[in-house]
Amino acid sequence: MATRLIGELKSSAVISRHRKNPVLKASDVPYPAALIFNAGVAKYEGKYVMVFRNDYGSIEEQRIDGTNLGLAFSDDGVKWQVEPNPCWELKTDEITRIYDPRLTVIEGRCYLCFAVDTYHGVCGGVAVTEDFQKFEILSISAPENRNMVLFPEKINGMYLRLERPFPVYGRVQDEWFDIWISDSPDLKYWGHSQLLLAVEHVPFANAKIGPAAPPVKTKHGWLTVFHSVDKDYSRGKNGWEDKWQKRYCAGIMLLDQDNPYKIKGICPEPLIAPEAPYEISGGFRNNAVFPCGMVLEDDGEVKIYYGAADITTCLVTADVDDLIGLCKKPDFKVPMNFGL
Ligand code: BMA
Repeated sequence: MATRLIGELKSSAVISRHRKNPVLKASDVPYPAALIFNAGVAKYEGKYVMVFRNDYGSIEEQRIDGTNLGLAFSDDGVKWQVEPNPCWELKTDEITRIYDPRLTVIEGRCYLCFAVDTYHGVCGGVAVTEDFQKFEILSISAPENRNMVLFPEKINGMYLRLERPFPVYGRVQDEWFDIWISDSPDLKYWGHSQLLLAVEHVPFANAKIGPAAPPVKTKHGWLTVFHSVDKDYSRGKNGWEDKWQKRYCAGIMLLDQDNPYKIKGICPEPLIAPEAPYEISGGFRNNAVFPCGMVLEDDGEVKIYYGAADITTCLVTADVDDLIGLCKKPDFKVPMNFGL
């Protein structure tokens, strides 16, 4: 089957890019840093906290030497103060790096979902921290899986997460990887896994989709952003690598409040498509927006933090009611639920 080309995409009119973008970049970081992106953000103990991915090396020489996670705090969610040292660099005999953190506060404790590259595949994990210095790992998945995000509360007595396995048998055509949902009694043992949203349900994707930032609770259901990829093999060099044929957009959907295994509404167009100069040029991989953090303020403003061109961290804002308004009743049914 030939790849269906997606063509031009535009961001939704309801989002505003923050005038201070990028809100975090390598020159704001007081230790070796190059690509500062894909940051998890939460409100925790009266402040905004950000754990960001730092691929360190040299921007001038277009070189990456390694990856660690950095920590920053903010009073307003816009101006960030970076701590003097990275907070986590996970390397073991088996794990080569940790990346793409997402933060969720559940019952006053801060949890961090992460991806790890290992010698035997890519895995997703869940950790908890009291002080952002020590992280207790609660679970690491079997490969291949990543892009895990936790819901901020238990539902029907269970923790829930969205995740993105990489099913190579049968879904290998153009990397058709989908969003799944699982639950757990204790954040260690995960099960009741079910397909939530598939590539073919997203009109602006022709390749993998995945969870982006942890869902936020609204009176109409769980609002959550996801990332979506379209490929075009005529695209060539657009960043540091010889070839970069993908574009990463952000989409948005609404899940049922009491049963998040059900999609209540989804926006048929992208919420954020790469358009700003810092999203389409000068990056490690241009044409990429990759949200990992979403905060709902008391006044209804939603802050969405995203990696821009895999090199800086940026912010868009929107009104929660506008975002909910975008999520129309889906015209598809998820074809499989294992009858559970
Ligand atoms: C994904 C992940 C992200 C990255 C994105 C765009 O597969 O590796 O960390 O931001 O690609 O390059």
